[in-house]
Amino acid sequence: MKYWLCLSLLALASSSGLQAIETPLIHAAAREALSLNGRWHVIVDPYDNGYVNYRLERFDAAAKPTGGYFLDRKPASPSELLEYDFDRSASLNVPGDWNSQDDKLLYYESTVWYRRLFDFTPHADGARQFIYFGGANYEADVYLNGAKLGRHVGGFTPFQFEVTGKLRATRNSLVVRVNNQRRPEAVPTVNTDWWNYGGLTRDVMLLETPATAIRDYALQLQPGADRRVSGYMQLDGPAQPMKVEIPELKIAVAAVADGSGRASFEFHLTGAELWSPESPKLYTVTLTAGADHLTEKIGFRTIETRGADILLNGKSIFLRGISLHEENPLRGARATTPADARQLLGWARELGCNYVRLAHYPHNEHMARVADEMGILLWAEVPVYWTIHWDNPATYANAENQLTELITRDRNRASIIIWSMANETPISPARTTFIKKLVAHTRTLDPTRLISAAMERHSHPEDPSTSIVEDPLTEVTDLVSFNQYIGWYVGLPDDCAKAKWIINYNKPVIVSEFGGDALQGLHGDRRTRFTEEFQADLYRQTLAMLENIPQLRGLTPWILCDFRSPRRHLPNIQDGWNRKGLIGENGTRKLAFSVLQEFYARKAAESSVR
Ligand code: GCB
Repeated sequence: MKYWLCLSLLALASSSGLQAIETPLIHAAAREALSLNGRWHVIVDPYDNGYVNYRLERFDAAAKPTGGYFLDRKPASPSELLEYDFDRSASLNVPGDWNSQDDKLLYYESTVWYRRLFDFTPHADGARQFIYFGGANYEADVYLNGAKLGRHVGGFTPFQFEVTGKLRATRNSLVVRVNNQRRPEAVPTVNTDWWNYGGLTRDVMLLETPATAIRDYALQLQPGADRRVSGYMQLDGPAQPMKVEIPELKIAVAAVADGSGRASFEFHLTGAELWSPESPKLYTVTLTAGADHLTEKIGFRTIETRGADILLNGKSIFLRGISLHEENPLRGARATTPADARQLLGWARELGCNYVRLAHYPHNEHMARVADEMGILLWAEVPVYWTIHWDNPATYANAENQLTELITRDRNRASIIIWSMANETPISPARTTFIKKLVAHTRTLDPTRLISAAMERHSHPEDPSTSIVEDPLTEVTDLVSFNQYIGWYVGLPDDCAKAKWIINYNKPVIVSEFGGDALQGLHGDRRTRFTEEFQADLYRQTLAMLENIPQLRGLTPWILCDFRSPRRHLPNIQDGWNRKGLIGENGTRKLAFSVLQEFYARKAAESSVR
């Protein structure tokens, strides 16, 4: 493991006792790859019988393991005792969560072993191979042909292992132990309002590179009006001649690596069209280092704040947004494909959105790529949610690592304008130190985007109709974002008319959540909870209230679609679903959908930017 990420990853490895993990080869999507998606044989192993022996000693800790399902063995003779057999076990789709593929696994929180066999012929002498996972929730131990490749912790970000020299021509056995047990010290912790989908929930690929590979790169239009692009390429392997090209703009820039394999470059984008929601122009960019090539589609835009304004390409913009979980309600399953991303973002577009909050963890890579094509701005976040072990250094290292992997993967996507550090965290010195450290880390990785966190409103101690937004985190964030539930968790919708707000910051305000549950198809009067009329009235009154906040520059109501949540028990209404969606679990729009749609149509007409 080399280069700029190694310090933070080593810190993670040593403080948590985990094995070191390799940095992701982020541009998997820009390379030709052998897909390892499809049916994988699985063994459901609630007692981790394939991982530890009856003394709870890990099989893979032995120099020459004699047991463990990762050996993927067959009895050598009819008398040998072996109590597992992948070939005769059930199978599941990858990418996919296990919960939605088998009724018995709906609430399952423990280990599932996945196994996939594949043949492989290298394309060139000296080529290197990597096995790449888009994500596995929550921890993954990975084995190839019986030997451990490594381990990854964190359910929503990519990881890879180099397997050069370890592949056979036929019948490679790739085994992954995926475990989604919730743990108090993890990120997220044990308590969330979303489904704990387990499994290999994202694409798995085999990548091949020449001996020198482009390990990482960044290409970013710098804030300001001079259209300066700066960036770097990071090589892994002996130095090679490097080039960045944008043929449509006749740009070709050579770069020379320093001793650590890193080359910086800078050029001006003369005559280029900037990326924006109304014209999401993407340029084909090729990056070359010797025999290694990446081909990407990249948009160039700037995002800045000035006082209470958010400036996209120098012009003030209102963010007409909606929140999203990475879930396809029609399947009650994790969203996994580009088609899922198009469906969700297409619904947001129909609502009149130019912006989406990808809550509450990094979504799959397709979301940002499809948003780049469609011209939808994004807020991306990490699962530092509610309570976290703020004083635990391993918890911090884990959160920072997830953030690093997210930024490394998506920093070249024009659609992403905001990195968000946390959601609804209780104010305390330890929490503020933890999140401020994440902010400082983010600024070193990416100085070109806005930083936020979904904070909270509090009632004024003497006047409950007055809401205050005050949080020491705003000292370091570019935006003042907060969730508020007046009319649902706090009072009733009619209270919106009386509400007063104290927000003493000259920064853009984004209301990152508001909303209430409605069962699609349940009708009644506007005072009856869980009816579509209640929800529609709540939206009408909330929008009228929030429009009076002078610094308001964006909204992401909670939420586009109903989503599964194990915290929601009301029979015949919730049945394990959070019903705050504007779209029901069957895809039907609720009344509040058109309330927000009309509001956004008016906002779009008022604004010069769509
Ligand atoms: C919130 C949380 C979100 C929940 C939502 C709710 O404040 O940020 O994760 O799902 O409220 O429905 O209660």
